[in-house]
Amino acid sequence: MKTAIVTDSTAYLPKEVRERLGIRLIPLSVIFGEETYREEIDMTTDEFFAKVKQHPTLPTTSQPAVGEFVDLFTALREEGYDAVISIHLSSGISGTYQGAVTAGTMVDGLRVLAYDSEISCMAQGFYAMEAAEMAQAGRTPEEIIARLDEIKQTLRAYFMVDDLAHLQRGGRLTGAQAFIGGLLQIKPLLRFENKVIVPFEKIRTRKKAVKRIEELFAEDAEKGIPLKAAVIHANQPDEAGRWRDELSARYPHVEFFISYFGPVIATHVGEGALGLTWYQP
Ligand code: MYR
Repeated sequence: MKTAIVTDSTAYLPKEVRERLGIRLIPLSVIFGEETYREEIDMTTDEFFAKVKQHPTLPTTSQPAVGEFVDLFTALREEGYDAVISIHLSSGISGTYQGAVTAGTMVDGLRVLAYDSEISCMAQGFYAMEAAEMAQAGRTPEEIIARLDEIKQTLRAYFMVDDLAHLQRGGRLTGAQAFIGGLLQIKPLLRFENKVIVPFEKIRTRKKAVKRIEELFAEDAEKGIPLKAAVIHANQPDEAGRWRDELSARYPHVEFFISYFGPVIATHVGEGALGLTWYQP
């Protein structure tokens, strides 16, 4: 049984990691006016932030077309794979997962198991990396899916944005009426619940929001069990690096990564967003 692991670009896994683990990528796109760019392929994250500053209109995003999934799955079948586990950003914020499900029914001779990570970014990347390591070790699709479900039990992610208007404009903020309208300067802590983004706690300053995430992280990190964690930032590499160094000095048993909100997710969270995700490996 040869199993391929696919994930979409919003996992923001560096190319070197994808190549080492054999993870195949399907990109989402950002659209500036008439121009469409597949993130991680046609446009880097630095290019995206530069373009946002000079383009007259704000970008929008789009999921991969079903035909692109069909092409990728067909190519994998031709390469001799029997099964594909296709891991995607939460079905509550994008139709990408559903696209993989639909395409899976259109390719004969290949078992396609679409997996809804119910999250995105490096948290989704953690799922893809574990799945790929297991696939390389010859584990069955069932064993891999069971492990992904287990990861879901311990995975946490909290993030904050500088300007809630981006999430509101894109329609990706649920249950936040109380925060909207005159209160956009508030920096609520956000998280995913039942596949959608909801405000977790109302917090007034970025500093306090960071402190609160640290407290939530400490609840798990202070148990002393090994964790993997990632600081995720939207064009704030220095702040993210400092935060990672502080946390890493406090919790040497935790393996820390730094990751980023790339073009598609940054379109919805805006520059300055910052988050922390972790799970028990
Ligand atoms: C599409 O056009 O299908 C893509 C829509 C992406 C919506 C992104 C909403 C923000 C997600 C924040 C993820 C934070 C993870 C820690």
